[in-house]
This record gives sequence, structure tokens and C-alpha cells, in this order.
Amino acid sequence: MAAAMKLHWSPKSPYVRKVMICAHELGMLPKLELVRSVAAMLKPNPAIMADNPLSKIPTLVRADGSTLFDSIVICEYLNDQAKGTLFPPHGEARWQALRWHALGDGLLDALILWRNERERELPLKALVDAFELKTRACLQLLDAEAAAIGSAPFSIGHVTLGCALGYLDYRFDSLGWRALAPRLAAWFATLQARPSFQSTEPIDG
Ligand SMILES: N[C@@H](CCC(=O)N[C@@H](CS)C(=O)NCC(=O)O)C(=O)O
Repeated sequence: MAAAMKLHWSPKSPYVRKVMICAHELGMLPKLELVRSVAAMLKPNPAIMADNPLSKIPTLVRADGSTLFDSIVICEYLNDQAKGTLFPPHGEARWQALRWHALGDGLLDALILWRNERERELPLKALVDAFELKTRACLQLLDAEAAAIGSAPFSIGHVTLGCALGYLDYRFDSLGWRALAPRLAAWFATLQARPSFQSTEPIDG
């Protein structure tokens, strides 16, 4: 299968990872040409901006040159192309999958901002404290839902929660999140065994 689409990609971005995991699960990887693209909030990248004025990754350029962003849109597009089951079409399964996706994505948004803030010369303590409070609250809720998460059919919700927990391991190791959410950690261990997760572990470089 010839690569027909270009993906602005980085091995560090948890949002790109969502797309890569979906592509792996859906057998769509051969369709993607990965273009290493550096996205930084303080340094808009003209090469990304040519395809996405927000200068964010992931950004997908399709065979006809048309673009898709952001990560959830690309994930659903890939699922649609592959006629996959990562987005339950209707009913309670759909709302639960989208809700877990929203929790994972919202947690990621908070973690990215938290990391930006803590790297400033003079981090605003109230902001850092608020991000930590929200992170702990997300983990508490997800731990209470771990059994339901583990028994639901694999969906975009699991993909995004997995990327958020993987990002905690990657950038927030000192938080020790597994001790805060042991049942969630047990589920995450099974998720990490999937080839789609193993082959997309974040790496520096
Ligand atoms: N909501 C977006 C978030 C994407 C995002 O923020 N990606 C980061 C990389 S991890 C980025 O491109 N940052 C550059 C910037 O904010 O200018 C999505 O789901 O794709």
C-alpha cells in the first residue's frame, strides 16, 4: 500500500500518539508518510503553518492536498476510512467512549500547560497548584471507573486515556500516579501490552 497521506509527526507528542495508535489498530500505518515536525508554543513553525495555521501537530495532509486537524478529527477520519470500531456509532457506548476521550484529552491539555508553567523562570504557584489538583481529581475519578474502563469495548476513549497516562510517565514521573490510582494502573498495564502502545512509546529526539 503506497503512503497516500502526510502526517506532521513527532515521537514526543501525546496527541500525535493518539493518531499513531489509531492508525496502528486500524491497519492504516502504511497509508501515512511521517514528517518530523517541531511544534513549540513559543515558536510557530512555518512548515506546519503551511498546512495548519495553528502550527500544531498532529496535522494530516490528504492525497488531494486537503488538511485535517486536530487529533480527534484525524482519529475519526482514519476510523471512517478503515471502517473501524474505535468510535461507537450510537448509544451509551458512544457517550462513554467520547467522555473518556474528553477526560484524557482534558488531562493532557492541563499537563502540557502545567509543564510549560513549571519550566518558566518564575512559575505562578497558584496555576501549578490548580493543574496538580485537577490531575489528582482526574486520576481519582478514573480509578473509581477502572472496572468499567477495563470491560468496555476498546475505543478512542481507551486510546486517549492511555496517551494521557503515558504522558504522566514520560513527563511527570515524580507525581507517582500509580500509587494514587492503583486500579487504573492495573488496567494501564494491560493496555501497554498492546503492540500499538508499545511501538509508540514517547522518546526524546
Ligand atoms: N487539541 C490539539 C492539541 C495539539 C497540540 O497542542 N499539540 C502540541 C504538541 S504536543 C503542539 O502542536 N503545540 C504547539 C503549539 O501549541 O503551538 C489536538 O488534539 O491535536
